[in-house]
Amino acid sequence: MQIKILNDFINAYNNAFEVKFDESFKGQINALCKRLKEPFMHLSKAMTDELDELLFSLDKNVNIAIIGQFSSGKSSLLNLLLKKECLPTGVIPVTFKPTFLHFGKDYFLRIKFKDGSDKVTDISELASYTDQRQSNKEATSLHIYAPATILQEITLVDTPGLNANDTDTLTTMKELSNTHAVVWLSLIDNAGKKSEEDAIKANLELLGGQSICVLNQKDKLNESELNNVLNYAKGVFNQYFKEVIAISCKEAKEEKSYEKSNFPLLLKYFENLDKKSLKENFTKRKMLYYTQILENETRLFEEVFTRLQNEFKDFESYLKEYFKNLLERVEILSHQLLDKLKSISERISTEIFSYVKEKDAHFYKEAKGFLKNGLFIKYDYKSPYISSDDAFLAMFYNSDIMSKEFKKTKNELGISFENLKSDLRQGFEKLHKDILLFKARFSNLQKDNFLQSEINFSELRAFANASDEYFLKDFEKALFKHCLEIDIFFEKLNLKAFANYENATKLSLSFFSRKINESRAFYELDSTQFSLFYPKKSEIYERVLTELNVYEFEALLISKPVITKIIKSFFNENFDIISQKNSFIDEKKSELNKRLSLILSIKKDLENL
Ligand SMILES: Nc1nc2c(ncn2[C@@H]2O[C@H](COP(=O)(O)OP(=O)(O)O)[C@@H](O)[C@H]2O)c(=O)[nH]1
Ligand SMILES: [Mg+2]
Repeated sequence: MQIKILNDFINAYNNAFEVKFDESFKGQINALCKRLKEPFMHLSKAMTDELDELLFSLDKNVNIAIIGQFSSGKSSLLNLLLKKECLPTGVIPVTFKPTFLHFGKDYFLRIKFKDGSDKVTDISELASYTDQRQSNKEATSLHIYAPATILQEITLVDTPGLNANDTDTLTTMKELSNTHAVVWLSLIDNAGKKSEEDAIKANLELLGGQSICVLNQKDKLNESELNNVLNYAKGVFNQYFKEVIAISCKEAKEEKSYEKSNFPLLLKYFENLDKKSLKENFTKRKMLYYTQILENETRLFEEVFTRLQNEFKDFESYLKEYFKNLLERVEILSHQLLDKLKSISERISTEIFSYVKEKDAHFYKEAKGFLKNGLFIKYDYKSPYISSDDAFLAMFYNSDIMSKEFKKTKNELGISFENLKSDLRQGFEKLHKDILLFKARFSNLQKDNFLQSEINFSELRAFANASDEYFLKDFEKALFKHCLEIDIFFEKLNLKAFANYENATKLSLSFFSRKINESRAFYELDSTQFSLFYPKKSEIYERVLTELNVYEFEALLISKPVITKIIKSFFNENFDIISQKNSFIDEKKSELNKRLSLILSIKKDLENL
């Protein structure tokens, strides 16, 4: 059952994306378009529409735009081609609407409006849509249909008059983006001026390889002037155009001067145009332009991911450097802590030692020998003595010098541990800042070309938006976990050692006072066998070390250092997370690479077409 579903899917997929095409140009372009539409490319609707339209355009007319300065004679020329005075000529203020000339059995006008509606009407209404003074529902484009044979294979496009100062507005006109070739109309009086050449240079993209430069109003010059101007203009324009010719619309209007007008040369140009290669070159150019847009988009995304990986590279080398440094400091801290515990013990034992006193003591012993039965003899001796209660009170309650000292040490301990935790946090803070910057920068990244993919951009924005979730959370958890371990060790060290000095003193005092008393008991039993116990200073010190758990912490600070272990584990965990994040980004990059290699292979195929 599952296999059937899978097979169905594969068949459906093949039908949609692996259709075989014939070897014709159109077949090959169709195949390339299908490949570009692979689902993982996430093409925008606009891009898909453009590709479809491009493919259709191979079966449609070529579009030729008439471009020239205001009053150069564009309308006059088009009227001649239409064989009717359809377009208004002369110096009248007009609001420009892109005007298309199509083939039709009769003359009529079709007006397309902003709201998508259109209207078919008589040619005579044209003026009301171009005249500024008449208010009309906003028309977006005008379409003249005329029974002129030339329009059977060519659609002409009237463009706004070009001014010297708006050289680069033409290429941005959407109507001109489907232009296969251009008739560049120039006034013969100022043909070849620098400003005109600049305008041509700015619009080279429109020209392709088969455009023509037409100098109009040749009737204004005599033959030798004409030859001069024509030669000069050819010198300037030949590099941009297939041909440079001089005509006169005025002469062409009159039957008797028609031949002289050179208008037939222009008609010849239209007839001789290799429409097939014009369309094919245009299609190739457009396809290359589209693949370039897709390539740029993909490379932009690649840059975003590389940038993120660079942040992690920085973070990693920062941590490595910082780690060495911190390990050294932790080792020093561990020794300092042990030294502090030892000096507390030293201080306490010195104090205890000073309370070991001597006092007069005596005991009674039954006299031995005949007749001495029942007779007790008093023995006097000097006994060691320690009053643990008095000593304790004197050390901690009658004077607060020691308490103050130890509390200060305890506070210093707290500060050392807080510093240690903030050291661990420091690396994270740096990453945190970088990731938030990354998020701010890319969570709002917008397309800069309407053909780019909405899906790809919105996925990238979503990715950037979730970058704290993706890239900070795990590091934060690791930080929290290890700070907690440090806290636990600090609590232990504090409870069992640094805050435990009163208890350790009490226990040491009672230990020695008991030992003294025991020795006295034995001594009084048999002073020849047993001696009195006088605690040595070193013995007291050892005892305090034990009661303060210093031996236990010596192991935990020096031989099997807990803090060092926590720090090492913290850094290792950070390095692990970094490599996880890197492979996560690599996955994203490999999706991009899949797209990029498809784009590049299509680009190569296009170049070889
Ligand atoms: N002398 C002369 N005048 C012309 C010629 N072609 C057009 N004109 C005139 O030049 C003016 C501007 O022409 P028009 O076609 O409206 O130019 P457009 O602004 O480019 O559409 C009009 O008055 C035309 O009659 C020509 O070949 N010779
Ligand atoms: Mg005009």
